Amino acid sequence: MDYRVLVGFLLCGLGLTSCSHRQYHYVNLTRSWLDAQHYCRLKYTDLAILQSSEDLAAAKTDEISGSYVWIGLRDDPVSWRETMGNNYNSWVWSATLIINGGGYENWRSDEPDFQGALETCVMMFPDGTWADQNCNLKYTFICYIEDSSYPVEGEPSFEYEAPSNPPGQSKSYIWINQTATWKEAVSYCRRNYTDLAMIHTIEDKEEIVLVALQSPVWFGLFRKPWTWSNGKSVGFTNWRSNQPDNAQGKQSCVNEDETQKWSDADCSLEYTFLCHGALKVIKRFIHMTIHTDLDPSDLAVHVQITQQLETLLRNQSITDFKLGWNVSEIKQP
Ligand SMILES: [Ca+2]
Repeated sequence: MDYRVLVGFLLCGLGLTSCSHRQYHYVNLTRSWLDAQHYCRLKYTDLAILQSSEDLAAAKTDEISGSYVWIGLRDDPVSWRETMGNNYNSWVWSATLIINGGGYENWRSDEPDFQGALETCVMMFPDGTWADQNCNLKYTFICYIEDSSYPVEGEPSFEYEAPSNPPGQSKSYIWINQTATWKEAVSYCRRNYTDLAMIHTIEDKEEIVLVALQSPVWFGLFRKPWTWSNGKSVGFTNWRSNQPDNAQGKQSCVNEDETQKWSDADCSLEYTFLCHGALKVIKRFIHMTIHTDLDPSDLAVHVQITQQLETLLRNQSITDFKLGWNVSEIKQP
């Protein structure tokens, strides 16, 4: 006798996790950071986004094998090296907080380099070239003033908001011949003038070189490093001590250790990884014809055939699935 049956598969994560709705999913495959991101976006939502200690607790797993696990944090050099990018970790002006895409730039060769993962403020050498530097170093600095409603009150903001007082065209540069950290310099300029200097053209650069009298100077360019894989700016962090350090200048992706502490690492290294988001469930329906003398509506037969189908799937290395089937039509010979 032939029975025509409809078999439905719900394939869940292809052997890597159960059909649950957990927010975080540990994937026990070793991949580069980019390949891990690709995998997570295919199967779930993205690499793990960890924005609070609650998220860390939810992502905690004892399944981890191996030393490090990629999470969805990186400081993509494409956004800040060589070009003035348009991402959250790109260079912006303290005066406008505008992400500066495609503007004038005058980096010294091999700069910016984010040395030690510490250099997120920009100084200008006496020859007019730029380098990123540790913001806590002290240099003299260049303020600018214009005849609008400045100065801005308060501390420099590191948030990316639309400027309330867009600067006008007419401006002049003032060299402050006392040394300060970059943040102190911003505060001083905002209190007394408009803000730290912006350099938009070669003419701006040459004017500053003249007023700075051969001193290296802070000006208004800075950036906030590290961005989540979903494009969000980083707030909460859980760095391991002495990390990040951008060792050898090529560590721009972040992993966590068994205690969930974070380190920056070379993105091409292969580690297991942590995804987040709901599993993208794959559904498959297959029509089959089964030759049997038994009645498939009989429970014992149903169980027997189900087990055989499950064995077939497992032999294909598919271990996470839910399987159901119905006799949709019975043909008598
Ligand atoms: Ca540097």
